[in-house]
Amino acid sequence: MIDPMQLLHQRDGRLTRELLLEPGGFGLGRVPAKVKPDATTNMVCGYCSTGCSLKVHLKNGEAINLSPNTDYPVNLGMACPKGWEALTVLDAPDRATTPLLKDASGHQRPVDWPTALTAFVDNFKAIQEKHGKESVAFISTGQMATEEMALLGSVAKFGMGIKHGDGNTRQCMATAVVAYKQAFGFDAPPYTYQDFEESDVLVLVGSNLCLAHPIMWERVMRNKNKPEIIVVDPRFTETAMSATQHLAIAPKSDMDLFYGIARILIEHDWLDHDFIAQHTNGFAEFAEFVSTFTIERVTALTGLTEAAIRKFAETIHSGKRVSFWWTMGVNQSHQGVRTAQALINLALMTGNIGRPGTGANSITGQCNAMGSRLFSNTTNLLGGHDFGNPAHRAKVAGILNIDEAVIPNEASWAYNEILEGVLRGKIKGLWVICTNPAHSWIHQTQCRDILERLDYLVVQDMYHTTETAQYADLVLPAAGWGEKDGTLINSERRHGVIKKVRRAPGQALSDFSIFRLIADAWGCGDMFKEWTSPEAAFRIMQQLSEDQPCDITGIQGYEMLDAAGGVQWPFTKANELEELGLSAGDDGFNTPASQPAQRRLFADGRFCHADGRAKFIFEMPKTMPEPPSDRYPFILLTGRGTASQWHTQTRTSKSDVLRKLYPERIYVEINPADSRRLGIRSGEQVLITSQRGELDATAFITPSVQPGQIFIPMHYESANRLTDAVFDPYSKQPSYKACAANVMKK
Ligand SMILES: Nc1nc2c(c(=O)[nH]1)N[C@H]1C(S)=C(S)[C@@H](COP(=O)(O)OP(=O)(O)OC[C@H]3O[C@@H](n4cnc5c(=O)[nH]c(N)nc54)[C@H](O)[C@@H]3O)O[C@H]1N2
Ligand SMILES: Nc1nc2c(c(=O)[nH]1)N[C@H]1C(S)=C(S)[C@@H](COP(=O)(O)OP(=O)(O)OC[C@H]3O[C@@H](n4cnc5c(=O)[nH]c(N)nc54)[C@H](O)[C@@H]3O)O[C@H]1N2
Ligand code: SF4
Ligand SMILES: [Mo]
Repeated sequence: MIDPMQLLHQRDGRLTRELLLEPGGFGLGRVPAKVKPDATTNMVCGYCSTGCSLKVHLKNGEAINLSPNTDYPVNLGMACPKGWEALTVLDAPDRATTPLLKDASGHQRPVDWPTALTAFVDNFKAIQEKHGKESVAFISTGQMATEEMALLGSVAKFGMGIKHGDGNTRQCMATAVVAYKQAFGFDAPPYTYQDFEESDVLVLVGSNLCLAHPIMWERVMRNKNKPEIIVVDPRFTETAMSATQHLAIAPKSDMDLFYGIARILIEHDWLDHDFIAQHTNGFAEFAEFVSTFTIERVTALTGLTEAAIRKFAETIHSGKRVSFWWTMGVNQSHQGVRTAQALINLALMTGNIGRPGTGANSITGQCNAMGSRLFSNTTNLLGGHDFGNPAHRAKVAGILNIDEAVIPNEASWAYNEILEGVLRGKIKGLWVICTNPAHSWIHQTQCRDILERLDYLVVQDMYHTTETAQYADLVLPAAGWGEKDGTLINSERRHGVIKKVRRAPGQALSDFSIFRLIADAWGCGDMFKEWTSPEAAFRIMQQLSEDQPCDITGIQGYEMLDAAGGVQWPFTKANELEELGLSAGDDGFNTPASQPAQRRLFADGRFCHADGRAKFIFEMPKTMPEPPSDRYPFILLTGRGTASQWHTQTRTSKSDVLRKLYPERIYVEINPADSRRLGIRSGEQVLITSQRGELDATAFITPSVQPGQIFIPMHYESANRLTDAVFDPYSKQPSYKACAANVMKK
């Protein structure tokens, strides 16, 4: 049992300082303290993975407004509505301002931090004593600072003995991670955003770039090569409308299409033989494999015409700089990894990688999904290392100065396995940080049932009203973006800084401080005594990254990141010598003098496998797990609805401006042919059912979905009542984008 008062006065007064100074706002963060009180300061946006830089305007040291940064190599003065409104959502009335503890009657009541920490420690320790250390797990995020992720992963796994911890990055990027690791030997998206402008052919697969990554799309619009833009998406999305070729593919038939394209490229000898011979393995087997993907077969499976498929192949061949981009239409599939690799294979066989305007490029989702991939200590051991590799464990133990025995020797269960673990009675306690599974996880009814079964659920969030926080035994109030320091890594591997420019409300604390408090309360604080601040944690991350493909040992702290307009990994000590002092890069942008050049990977054709070669990986496509049936004749697609909505809407629904930019109520897109047949008009209420549940929605009749398909945006609370808990076998990423459903007039 911990005495809260004793806790407050433990060692060197650190806790006291954090508890009293941070929430009360006796002084703002490190960086603003150094700028003039009414000056501006730059920081990267905390929503999507584009990583735009925002210029925050300060009054008396505190943020009062913001505008996009014109000097940053990512956004060049642009921002989308979410970025513009990023400060507004911090003031919402449902911000969590004190810890909340469920009392005997089941009501969440405000408590002070010492009480909350005691409840956290007592309950999780009691569960561990009764059911074993592995019976407590955590689920985290791609939306905290990298330093926070690294501290969480270290405290939980090395300090608290938690073995299983995963993140919402599983819902999002796991497929790309596995696809890259298997094909390239490391989770290494090779591109830089300049490639959007330097391609002459851009292939966008399962990506609605226009609204999910609007500023990346602006970069495409700046392309001066009159590029062919090929969009592969079952829906006629905003992005498809701006494309030169739209392939409205039958859902989940992408592998058939790309294998068919590979066959055509081989048939015509439209190959880069030198690249294949010098830098890849497995091409002969791949060529043999795709020989059965005849045009007849591919047209039948994809629903595309022979002419459209041949034109696609010809366009790839005629392009000098072809880039292949993919997002959730690929990753969220029952064969996501192999689909991503089918695209990677096209880039490899045509030598479209490592040069400007090329690449097999996975676009990340959340602001720091890349950070979570490298430093969250869930899928990988800190710094892109491998839990199963003894040398890696020894290296990490040495840098952290901890006993190697506390490092698990295998990776954690994946998100779905952790939830299944609850059903199997293996997981009894769960700590959910910066994610909202009761809304966002697949097959929602089952997910909520699982949350209810837990002996103890802790939710750490900015808002106490999230669907998941409703289930919590304990809510820990977190500071959000703008209220804390740290770094994020964007889609093009660029580390950028976030800063504390606002006081967090009430007693809310940065996640970093919460993790340190928990470590102290747990009794393992000494293990993390070097992690005194986010910047100290960044230095530890730098050491961890040494000699890895994501080496960032050359970055000279936050100040360099600030001055240089962010830095893309890798940035080794050697890079530092070469590139510091360089004036503008070779990109022609008006960037600060210290801006390092645009940096892409694999320019030398060397990949990260031991032999330096990339691998062709392929597998027979399988039919979709839940095809339409008599009872559920439609294929339900889900995804992003507008540029102004973010995921489960805890943040974006708090801005008056953003709320005006999207429909208030849940809607379903239905093709006119189907609506005529069913007698449904636009604006009418319809009932959508699947094997797992039902929901009411407003009908939106639009030819952007094909007959037999419907689309529902994920942002509304009930969307995942319908989705089917199907996972890619390698990445365990949920297949959110295709299940069988029915539509009925109400
Ligand atoms: N405004 C806004 N922007 C966001 C987000 C947000 O919530 N709001 N979230 C961010 C995050 S975390 C992510 S992961 C990204 C997601 O960004 P995107 O992946 O671009 O967005 P989605 O709408 O989920 O899915 C993209 C497309 O996949 C298509 N699709 C569905 N099934 C298939 C298929 O079988 N094959 C193919 N080829 N396509 C298919 C859908 O029709 C959809 O248009 O967006 C990021 N940006
Ligand atoms: N049907 C369907 N479902 C989907 C998808 C889909 O395409 N279709 N897409 C999936 C994808 S790609 C993703 S990434 C997930 C996203 O799913 P979630 O991660 O569940 O969605 P968010 O709304 O981003 O949740 C983030 C939570 O963190 C809180 N938060 C924000 N900043 C901070 C902070 O600094 N600290 C703390 N402690 N909390 C903070 C927010 O208030 C919010 O509650 O959804 C997935 N679900
Ligand atoms: S595009 Fe993404 S990073 Fe840029 S302002 Fe919008 S949400 Fe923020
Ligand atoms: Mo995502």
